[in-house]
Amino acid sequence: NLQKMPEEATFNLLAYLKERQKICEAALDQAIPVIYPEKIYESMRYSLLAGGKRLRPILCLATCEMMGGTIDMAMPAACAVEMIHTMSLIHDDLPAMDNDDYRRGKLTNHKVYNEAIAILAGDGLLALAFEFVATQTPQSVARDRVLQVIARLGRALGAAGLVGGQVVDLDSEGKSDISLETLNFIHNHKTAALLEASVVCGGIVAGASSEDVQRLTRYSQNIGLAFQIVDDILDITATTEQLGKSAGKDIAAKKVTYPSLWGIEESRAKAQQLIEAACAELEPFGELAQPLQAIAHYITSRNH
Ligand code: GRG
Repeated sequence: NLQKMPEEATFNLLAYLKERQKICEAALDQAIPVIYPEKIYESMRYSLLAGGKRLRPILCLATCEMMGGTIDMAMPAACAVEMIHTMSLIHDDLPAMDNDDYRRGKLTNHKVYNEAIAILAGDGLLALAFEFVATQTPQSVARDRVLQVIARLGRALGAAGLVGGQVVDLDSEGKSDISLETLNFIHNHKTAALLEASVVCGGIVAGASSEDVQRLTRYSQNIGLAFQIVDDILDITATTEQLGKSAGKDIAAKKVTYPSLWGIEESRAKAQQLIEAACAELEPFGELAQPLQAIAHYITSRNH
């Protein structure tokens, strides 16, 4: 429509993300009331409601809508992927893993509560994720779809997903001779697996065909890898900005990352190629794919 102003014709991604973050946060807030024993629910809520981009639940809802479903159908699965993501961050920050004091600009869970409570808060969130999908997904979604979602979530976070990626990551700590293959393994498991489950589960609740699921899988694997490359670049540029050039180089030297293998410019170009490949998978979905296309582009342009 040539009459349309360009601003109206373009999809307003930032407004979209803001609105979706709000509805996801409201659903997450409702999912965990504080009852006896209060401290475990408070600890779970502390990390679950600590901010964060809510990229995974937003992807889940957007995919469901693209495939003809409604937000209500996908909201329990969307909450579940954010619960799983949050539990993986709580455990990742523990002294036995990365031993971090801060996450999203706030003290980590074990710093505010204690290690035992942080471990249990992660366990509580993980268990709730599955219970929530199984009990809260509306009856309009066929039960075999709910079962498929549960299976996908389990696979994405177990040894074939997040857990496996974390094991290889811990193994490669401090080594400077990590191959590209190993680096890809780590990120395909630690990052891409849950992004993929978020997208695919949104599709499944809406009744996506197996051909569509394959497209969604390729879309999400590509954005997953691009996301990690951009994360690595941001790590270096943020450190350089804060502490000076030598600190940025220091990070690049200590840990094998995409920019340490390819350089920053080449890494940016690869991320861009992956985003274009991801968007090509969405072509059959036409106009309805606009949010997923915009989110893919946002991944490479974000600055935090
Ligand atoms: C799953 C049982 C089980 C155990 C966890 C600790 C662990 C095993 C896995 C580590 C997973 C991990 C920390 C992956 C990194 C994922 C990643 C890219 C996090 C950053 O995601 P963003 O940028 O974060 O979406 P926000 O804060 O925006 O949510």
